[in-house]
Amino acid sequence: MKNNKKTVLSGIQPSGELCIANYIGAMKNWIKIQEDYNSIFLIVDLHSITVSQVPSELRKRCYSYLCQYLAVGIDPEKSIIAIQSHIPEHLELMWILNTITPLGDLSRMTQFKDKTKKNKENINSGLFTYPVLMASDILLYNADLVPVGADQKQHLELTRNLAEKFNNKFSPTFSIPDPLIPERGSRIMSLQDPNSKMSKSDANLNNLISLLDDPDLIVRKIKRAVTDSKSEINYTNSKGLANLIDIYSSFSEKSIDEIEQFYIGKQYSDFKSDLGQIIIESLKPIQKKYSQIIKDKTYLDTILKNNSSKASQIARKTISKVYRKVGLVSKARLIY
Ligand code: AQP
Repeated sequence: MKNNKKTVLSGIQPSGELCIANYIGAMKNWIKIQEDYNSIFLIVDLHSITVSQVPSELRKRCYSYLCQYLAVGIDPEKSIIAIQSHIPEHLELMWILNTITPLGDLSRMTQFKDKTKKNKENINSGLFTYPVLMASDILLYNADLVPVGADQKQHLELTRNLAEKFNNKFSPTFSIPDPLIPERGSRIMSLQDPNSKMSKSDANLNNLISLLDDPDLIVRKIKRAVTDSKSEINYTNSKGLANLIDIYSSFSEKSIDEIEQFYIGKQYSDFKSDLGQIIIESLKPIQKKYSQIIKDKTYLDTILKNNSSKASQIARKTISKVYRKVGLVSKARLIY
């Protein structure tokens, strides 16, 4: 990646079926961006094991994610797509960053608080240090821009603080990354409970629409989505309706205003039926491409092999620099 382009990095943990919230909040931006930036898109499997996973399902899901990254339009010749655990430098940098991360900062993280509430039987230290691993993912590649949904803003702020702290303590090393949060759809809410965000690992599958849901299921889930008992399609009616309008707007590229105007004099059922069709049509090409490649393990393994070797080259350079700056003896000296 020797050019003057800036670097963009984003990752998703394989902790459930990728859903439209992940697509709208993050992946949709990836496709636009890969033309103009050096891009790295990770499947962050080490993050996902901070909550219990079934090992055989996790392995399968990593391949499924790889196919969905390709199916939404990530080009493995232009962008690096890699599995986090294939590049051990993520963990090496995490250790170094751990040594400059204040405990107080980690205990303020909203995601940590939410996840510990949901996982009372497995409150592990990985959940606590999750944001440090995320900072390592980003800083290892000197990313300038990180496309994420609004829920990750706090983690990005910690990453920026750690980068600045390291740069000041040792010497300028890391770029200070900016979040790229979409104007529309940065926080898609659950279909049944519009007060909580839509999450791919939600046990109630009626709360989310997976990128691989079939058309009938999508229609049913939208029909059942919680709204209100008013009659006009108006963004301010309720959180549930506003959420559906946000989803409509993201998939159709129409503004809230245009949508409200279009549905004057129409019913909620008309709106929901159209929304179902818009999602189905948007996901159709993704699902088609997915089904064409998911069984081709040789093709998928070749992509992983080539791409993780590109990622490793960058990661190795960063970690050598970091080790030298903090005063560790270079292993390269011992080879003569
Ligand atoms: N509700 C959301 N609206 C918009 N964007 C969202 N993202 C997640 N939920 C929404 C964005 O999708 C990416 C997924 O990142 P992740 O898997 O590392 O973590 P997450 O934010 O914890 O995502 P989920 O779907 O909620 O996963 P689980 O259920 O496993 O915790 C990020 O860019 C995120 O901002």
